[in-house]
Amino acid sequence: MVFDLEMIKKVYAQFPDRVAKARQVVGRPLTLTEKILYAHLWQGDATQAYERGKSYVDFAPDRVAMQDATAQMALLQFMQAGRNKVAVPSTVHCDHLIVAKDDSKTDLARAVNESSEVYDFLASVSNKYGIGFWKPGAGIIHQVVLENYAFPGGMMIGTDSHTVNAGGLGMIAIGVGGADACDVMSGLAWELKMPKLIGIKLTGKLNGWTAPKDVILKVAGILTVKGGTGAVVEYFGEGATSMSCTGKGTICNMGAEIGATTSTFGYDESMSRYLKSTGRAEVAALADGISEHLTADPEVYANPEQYFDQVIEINLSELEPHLNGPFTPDLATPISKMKEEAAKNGWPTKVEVGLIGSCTNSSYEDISRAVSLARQVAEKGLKTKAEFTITPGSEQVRYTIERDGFLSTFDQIGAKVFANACGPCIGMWDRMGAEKQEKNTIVHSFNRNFAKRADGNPNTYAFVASPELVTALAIAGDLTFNPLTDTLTNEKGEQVKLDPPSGNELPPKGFAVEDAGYQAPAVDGSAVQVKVDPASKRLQLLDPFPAWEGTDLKGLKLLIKAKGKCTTDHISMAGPWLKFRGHLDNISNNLLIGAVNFFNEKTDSVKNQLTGAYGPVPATQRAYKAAGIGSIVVGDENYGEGSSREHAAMEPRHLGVRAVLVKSFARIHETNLKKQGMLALTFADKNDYEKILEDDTIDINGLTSFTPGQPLELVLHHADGSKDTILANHSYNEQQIEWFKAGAALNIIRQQFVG
Ligand code: MIC
Ligand code: SF4
Repeated sequence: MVFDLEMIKKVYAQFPDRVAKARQVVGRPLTLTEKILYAHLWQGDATQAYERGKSYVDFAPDRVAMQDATAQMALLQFMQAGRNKVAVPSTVHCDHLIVAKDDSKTDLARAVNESSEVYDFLASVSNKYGIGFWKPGAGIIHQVVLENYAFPGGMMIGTDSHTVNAGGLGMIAIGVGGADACDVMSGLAWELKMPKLIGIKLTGKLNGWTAPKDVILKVAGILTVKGGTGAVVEYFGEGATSMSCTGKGTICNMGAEIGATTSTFGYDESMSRYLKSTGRAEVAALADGISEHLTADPEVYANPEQYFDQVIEINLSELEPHLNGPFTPDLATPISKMKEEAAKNGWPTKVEVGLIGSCTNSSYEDISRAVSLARQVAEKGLKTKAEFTITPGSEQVRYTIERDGFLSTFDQIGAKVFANACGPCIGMWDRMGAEKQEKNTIVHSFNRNFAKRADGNPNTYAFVASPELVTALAIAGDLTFNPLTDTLTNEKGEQVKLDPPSGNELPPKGFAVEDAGYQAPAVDGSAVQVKVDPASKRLQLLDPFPAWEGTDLKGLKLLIKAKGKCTTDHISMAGPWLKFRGHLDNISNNLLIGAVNFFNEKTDSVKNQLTGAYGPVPATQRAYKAAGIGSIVVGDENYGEGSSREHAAMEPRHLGVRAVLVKSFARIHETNLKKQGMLALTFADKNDYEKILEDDTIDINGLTSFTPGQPLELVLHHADGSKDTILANHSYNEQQIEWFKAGAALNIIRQQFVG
């Protein structure tokens, strides 16, 4: 079945014309990214060229996707917007709330039981407002989107940072907070600063042990977790076209880890093959009809330096398998250097667990290549040294790999197959012994490896690698094993070498599935009731945030000055807290509990300026709130990196924090703060971070004349009576200043629709 074919036809019908108009106004050949963006202008045809990295532009995305952990807040907001139905095709995917522990059946049944209230809420809201619903067990949002909804040249947004995965099918797919999704579902434009463009030319061809994952691991090493901020990454070259569509998906997926707005590839044969094998031959035929528009103009790839802001070239023939980590996805080590690096840094080299799958790497190709290694365990008389787990990305993939005998091969090496869900990737892993907090190493094919992310243990050293390499390292049980050169001792005491992985891009017998897990919404949902129990611990209807009081903000207390990396996992942890994603007050009890306090180097211990005592961040903030005192959070570089979760912005807002002042922001988090009526500020002079002291009381001046491009003034009143005055920059435009004044963007939509 092809979903929303009429919508795709409509997009394609106007695509060539819109691209031609854009080329005219821009006055030069266009990159693929520009074609897709200009073809999706809210206003229709392009009438002006937008300045990259400067102009705010209104877009009209074709669709919206939401996963359960973020959909709750997105839909609670949408319910306040006063609409009967979503304005664009939208879907909800139940994938984040399933704890991986025993096996897929037991784990799924437990989740359905424990989270029935949330699942029922999401199902009924979906049913009411015309949203497609994918049940728990159906798969992970990005894999299900790639298999069913993504289409070359399309534009979508999703309430998850890895929405960018759909770039593998030539889309511009962008991760956003729920408030942005709410806008688009309400029929409003979606605003984005015209991105900068990074071109990555792939020459040569992947071979042997190297996989698409290694391309992005390498790119992460080059660009770091900040390097893609504000940019779209466009891949091209013979290395790109020779790669599978799902491999491209992996590369785009992890573009989130370099902070890129999204990544994409031009339409090619691999995409056409993937569309056909996933039952969308009609979409492939339509894309073939306009294929020249679904890639950049030839001049662009011939002379990329003239068209991209930055160009990187990677020769796939020479690329080595990489292992990235620990604790950050951009610490890239080629496998041949691992022995040295591990020894130098004291990383534990015994691999305890190898985990493959997730939204990033669970294609048929990935699994078939990993299984080619698992097979060698028996063939070569080896024994797998580490534990091994698989989390398939979708029921369709799981069903197909079971049919093709892969799961039974994995079973022979003692593997556990978890439910088709996020599981260990997001801390939903009931790992035995994790509470002992022992220092240990795991390797996985997921995308993120921030401290505590997989199992809650701060001493778990997690390394990211391709599924092939993860499998090899799990067999060897050794982080420093280089399968290209090293041998393993088998049960008979012989030295054996693993053959390089091999597999099939797509299932030779085609994909199959019995129940994919989709539930279509009611045609007319007006009679559907959505119930939220006022006594619920997991769901809470939202109260509008109060409007700005109309004055400068005086006497704010410093809540915390966060030191170093402060990702959304530090601001609003996932894992056990995922269960409160629909209950703003309850989830606010995790506010910033993972952030390191600059003044005592501890987590979740800050000074309450009213009592002088140290206590947890949420409790301290609640004390300020109770006393009617606002506060401010100070942070370092790339603050809010990682996830799209808007809870990281709504929690401080709910508890009375007024401003977040940092050296720099990650894109989605900055927008989320603005949307929720917070002040998102950056130090005009980064050295001023040093001037913030533990007992500071802070005034924010200039709000009564809050203007785009004009810095605000902050007065720091120190405990010894002295003061410092510093400047804070912001990136608010006129519209965003209105959000701040109204108390939140949603307050404006509500007024428009409800009256
Ligand atoms: C993640 O990978 O961190 C998540 C969980 O998928 C998040 C979304 C969330 O916090 O719910 C993301 O990447 O946006
Ligand atoms: Fe789920 Fe992990 Fe993918 Fe996020 S990155 S969507 S948690 S599998």
